[in-house]
Amino acid sequence: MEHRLEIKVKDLFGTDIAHCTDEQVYVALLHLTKDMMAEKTANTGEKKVYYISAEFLIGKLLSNNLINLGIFEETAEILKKNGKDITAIEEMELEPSLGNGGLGRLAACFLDSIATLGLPGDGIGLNYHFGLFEQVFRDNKQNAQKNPWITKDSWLTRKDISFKVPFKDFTLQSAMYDIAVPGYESGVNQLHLFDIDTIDETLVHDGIEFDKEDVMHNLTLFLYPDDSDEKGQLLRIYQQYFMVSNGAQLILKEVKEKGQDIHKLYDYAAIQINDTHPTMVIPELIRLLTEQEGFTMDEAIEVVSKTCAYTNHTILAEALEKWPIAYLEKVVPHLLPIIRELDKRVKEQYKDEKVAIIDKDNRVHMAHIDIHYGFSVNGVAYLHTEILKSSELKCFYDIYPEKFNNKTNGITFRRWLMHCNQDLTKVIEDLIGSGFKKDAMELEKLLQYVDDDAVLGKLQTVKKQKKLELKEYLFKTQGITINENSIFDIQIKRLHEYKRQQMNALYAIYKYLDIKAGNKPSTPITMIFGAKAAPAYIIAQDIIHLILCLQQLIDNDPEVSPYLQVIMVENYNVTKASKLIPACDISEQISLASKEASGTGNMKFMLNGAVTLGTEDGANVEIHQLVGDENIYVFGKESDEVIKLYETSGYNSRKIYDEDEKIQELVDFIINKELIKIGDPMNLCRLYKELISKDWFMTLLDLKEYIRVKEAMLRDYEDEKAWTKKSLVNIAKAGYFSSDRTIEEYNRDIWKLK
Ligand code: 26Q
Repeated sequence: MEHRLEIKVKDLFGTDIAHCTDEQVYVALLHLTKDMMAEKTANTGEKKVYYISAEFLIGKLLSNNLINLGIFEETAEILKKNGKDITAIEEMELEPSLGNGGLGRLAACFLDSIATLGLPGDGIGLNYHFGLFEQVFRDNKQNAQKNPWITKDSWLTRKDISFKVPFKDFTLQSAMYDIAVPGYESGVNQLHLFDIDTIDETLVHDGIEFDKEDVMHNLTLFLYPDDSDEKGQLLRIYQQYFMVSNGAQLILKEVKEKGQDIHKLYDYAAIQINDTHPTMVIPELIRLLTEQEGFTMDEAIEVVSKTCAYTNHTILAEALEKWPIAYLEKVVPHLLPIIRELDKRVKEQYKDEKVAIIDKDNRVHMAHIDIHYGFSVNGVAYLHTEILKSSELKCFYDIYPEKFNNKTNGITFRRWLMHCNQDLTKVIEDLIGSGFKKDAMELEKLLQYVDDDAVLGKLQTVKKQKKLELKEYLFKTQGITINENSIFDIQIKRLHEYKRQQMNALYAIYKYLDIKAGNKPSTPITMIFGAKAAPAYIIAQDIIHLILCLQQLIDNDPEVSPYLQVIMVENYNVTKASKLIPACDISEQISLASKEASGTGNMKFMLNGAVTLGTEDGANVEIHQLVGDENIYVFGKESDEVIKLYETSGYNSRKIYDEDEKIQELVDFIINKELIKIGDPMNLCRLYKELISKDWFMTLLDLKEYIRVKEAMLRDYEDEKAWTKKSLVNIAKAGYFSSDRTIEEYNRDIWKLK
């Protein structure tokens, strides 16, 4: 019988698979998969969760959709029979870049798990045409380019749904596009992405420059890339309101169409607010219910408060959104009476200025709206939630202890094991069967093989194979040759000072100088970085510059390059993550304790058999507990000490620098003449000064211990068998970090869907 793919190919291109280009095969597969997802039943139930998020970092979809539909293997097979390779076909797909990092990728993993568990739950977001910028390296610096990803044939399906969204000076009509989200061997949900038809892509010139004020034409061009700077804030408010107004209108429409009573909205809908970016959904829903549905203010506030739940993803005070009233007046004046009313009620009840919605500088604290007018507040890892309760949001925890709960993050094992590491999946399946694909905790069965040389040998073979594949990929994409027999030490995540890529770079300097001094490591080391930095985040740009300069310096030094290589992967994204993670030995998770809410890359690495080198921060704490002291390398000051240092202004980087010659040597190297010859003195000097005079995220505090523990780790790597045991324990204990577990907990404690 003819396969559906053959029929599709014939339909579209009038020929057979073997005679198609890879591009044509991709298009045929895209359409076939879309058809199959449309034929599948939707997850339904009385109550539905709406996950509203400014970011959905979904990554390429073809293979994951095939896996979840249960037809990946048969598809690979039929392609092979026709002389095609599924990996080559995958490369035809452009990666949607609808997110910055962790928060966006988490939203994507959650959609996968919600669908897989058969729960009715849709995503609501924006259809950014150029997404997050594409990173190009030039002169050892990051350049930002637009990142078009929407092609004629795409996963987007335009729907016949549109809403009017009122702004101060004009009204925009929306267009809704859906991306189907198939669960693994389960029903289908949707990701709804809102857009405008008046968008004008030609507005963009010179990198990512465009007229920020032409909102009718620029609204959905870019995902605002800065989690740090001040510019473009008005545009961000336009985007946020557009997203939530569409979301609110869609939710009310769906509930009404099902014949449900909107006076009991909370029985039919749960709205999960992903960080503060969608917070305006609260006043917007109140506005719609009072202005259009005849609710009194009291009724509307009560119904909305029982419907909305808030997730906090950050402890960095500077990342908590506080919009000046004047900005909101310019964009959404019609929300202000409601926001003022919400503020008035809070002020009547609580005299504490710290819990007010509008502060004395006339800024609206978005998180405060969520906490007062939502029924749940959750952090994303045990330590994170504890810090929220005991310090960052303590004054709220004192008022509403019952609202606070922890939901330790997770990752979807479909993408981060079954797709990115088919070889490892196969080894695991041969040992313990396929139950782990549905119940990740079954991975613990691997522990029985911890002393089994044959099994350890198989894990080593897989790791070696993944290193070879990464080597090929890096050569093809960046013309870089790496040594597959070296230790792969990887730090991939958004660039931020608190994540301390600069500390890792100082280690590279340490190792460089050590090798120069004649101490050659027995196994060479490949240090791999991947990170985008917000264009306006100056120090982050300087850190990238330092890493790229070190890469060049070491590359051109024949004394050192056989033993040490530093490389920075260009345009780090989900696609690259799935090639890097399976090849990794050492997973760098070195944030300043208390600052990384959770981290999710740490979970992906562990699942793929890398060993963590990390601080007691975010989910590292839980990884440590699960794998035990033997199977993780932990260093650095702990969160309470760090929090105390901030409270007492007790950290002085200059003092640490002055009192320690070794630290001086490493930091001074940043402005050493060899490096200055390669790089831009302006960037390097600025970074040098920042480190010795400010160092807000306390790099120098932990530097020496970091070097000591990393050296110990590299020595331990030499005992291949002992190392592989650690690797096995990490894989076996990763089950807890399946996002299926996380979503079960969200549903059990917050959404309560049937
Ligand atoms: C805020 C105001 C103005 C402009 C931008 C922003 C902004 C944008 C993005 C603030 C924050 C973000 C992204 C935050 C983020 O990705 N946080 C990460 O969330 C992960 C999932 O919970 C955690 O694992 C990480 O620890 C956390 O850093």
